Amino acid sequence: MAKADQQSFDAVIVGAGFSGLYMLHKLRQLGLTARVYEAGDGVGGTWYWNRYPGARVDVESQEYSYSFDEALQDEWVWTERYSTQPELLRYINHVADRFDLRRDVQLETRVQAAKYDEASALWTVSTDRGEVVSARYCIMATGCLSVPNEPNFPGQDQFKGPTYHTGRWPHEGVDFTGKRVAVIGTGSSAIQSIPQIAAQAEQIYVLQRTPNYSVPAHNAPIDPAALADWNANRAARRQAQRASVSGIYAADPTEILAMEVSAEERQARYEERWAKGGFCIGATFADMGIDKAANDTAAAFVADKIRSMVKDPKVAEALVPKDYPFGAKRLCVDTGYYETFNRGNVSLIDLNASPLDRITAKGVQVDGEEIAVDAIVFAIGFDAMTGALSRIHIHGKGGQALSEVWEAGPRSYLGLMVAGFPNLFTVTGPGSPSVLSNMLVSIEQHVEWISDCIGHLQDRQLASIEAMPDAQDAWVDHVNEVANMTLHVQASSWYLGANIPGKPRVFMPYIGGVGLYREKCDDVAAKGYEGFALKSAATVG
Ligand code: NA7
Repeated sequence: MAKADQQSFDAVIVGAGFSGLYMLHKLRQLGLTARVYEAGDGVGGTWYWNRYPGARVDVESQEYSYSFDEALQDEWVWTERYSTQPELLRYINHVADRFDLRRDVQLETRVQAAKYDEASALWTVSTDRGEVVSARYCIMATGCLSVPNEPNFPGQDQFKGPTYHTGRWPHEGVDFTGKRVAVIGTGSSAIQSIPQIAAQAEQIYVLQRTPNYSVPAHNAPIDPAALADWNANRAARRQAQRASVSGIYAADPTEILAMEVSAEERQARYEERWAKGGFCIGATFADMGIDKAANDTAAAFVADKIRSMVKDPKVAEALVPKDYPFGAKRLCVDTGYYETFNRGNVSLIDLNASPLDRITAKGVQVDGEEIAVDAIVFAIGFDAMTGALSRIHIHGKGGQALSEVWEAGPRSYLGLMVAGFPNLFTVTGPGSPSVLSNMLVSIEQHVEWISDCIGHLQDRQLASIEAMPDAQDAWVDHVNEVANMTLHVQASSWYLGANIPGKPRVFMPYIGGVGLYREKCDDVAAKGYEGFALKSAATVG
């Protein structure tokens, strides 16, 4: 029960990234009061924290931007085909100013707990600053890749030099000039940063556990003609994004099956998309994600590209993924990654052949041999999708803890709400397309669905909405069923929680595509929030 002197808001929003800020904007339009809590000392979420060299978005800039405001789209002009982190941070700061969002954002404040009171149907939210506030709605805009995978290597405390995590890069930057650097990890963050670190450092050692598939970005200053074309067709393109599988217009999916065309045609189609750059190669054929034989053709194509780019055949071979399907782990998009291994100051260490024994005072020890380095970069990823939620003490009806309810893996209805946790929403949560899509498209869809839902409750003076267990079970079954039809489940990826020791192996995002998913969400709302229990003030408790 909220105390009389407790500050109260209609909603508390956790996180001031792209989700949290748009959520605030939408709730204000409903005439509601909201407080946003943000752990960082600035807004931007992912683009606030991930400042490692080379950090940039993998979706073309004009596609990775808000679509909700025409004037915003008109006035903001991106400078590169794929925006850099500083440019994205400038953009989100511009959005915060333009919509006067900052006055409801409290920075440098981490939410520690959120507790639901059944009698009042209110959430009590407490922070690390000792504040305790109450709110009807609690919206978790906590991000999918916001909690770094903490390094836990034997001996790491003994290392005398500086260490860095790509997801928590120092704001002032790092100068590696004249330094020997070990980079542990070869995911997207490593693949973006390694070429830049290599260009600066004296020597760089890349410690690779699993090679990744990476395709060229072909980044360049934004092409004025392409931008004009986008703007001239913007409304239709935005609509196409929303109705698509990935939320990326440039993905340009086809209905053609890889196994139905000749080897020459297949090759030509892959070449065409390789030359375009970016994720579009992943949509060359309709069966690449479900048919192993089709997928093998893409894997072989990229493997040949790697062999053609990397001069040392042994290094090339170590960089070719062998034991999981193409695209089953998050496809990387790079600028000069493979070519970097042709430099004299870059050494690839295959941890499968030479295991990382420990970190020493002077460097890293692999297969009994110490390699002296001046700095170590941990590019080892995140506790994805559930990491931020599981670190907040969230207690719902009957005092049940979300961490316990999710002990065997996350369960939610539509990735939006969890049974037993009324009025608690998750933006791009597990069970929604989220990290498998253009995040901006998914964020907008979730924020708009949630604000419509809250508007529905407010208009009818309803006190709470809660996912019903049956609807949740059916949705979780569907999410699993669709995932199991794909090759995605054949890789040990962070989509499955496989990168975090002890994390349950559950395919977390919904792979059915943003278009179908949106239809489902809209249909549920149109049917009076089918699968949810809506209660008036008189019936809560
Ligand atoms: P990722 O994609 O999770 O990559 C992390 C990398 O670190 C990956 O190569 C891991 O190998 C490696 N890793 C993790 N733990 C270890 C240990 N203990 N030893 C050696 N290597 C390890 O994170 P990123 O930050 O690169 O990218 C995250 C997302 O951000 C990305 O997908 C985009 O959506 C943007 P593994 O593959 O697990 O064997």
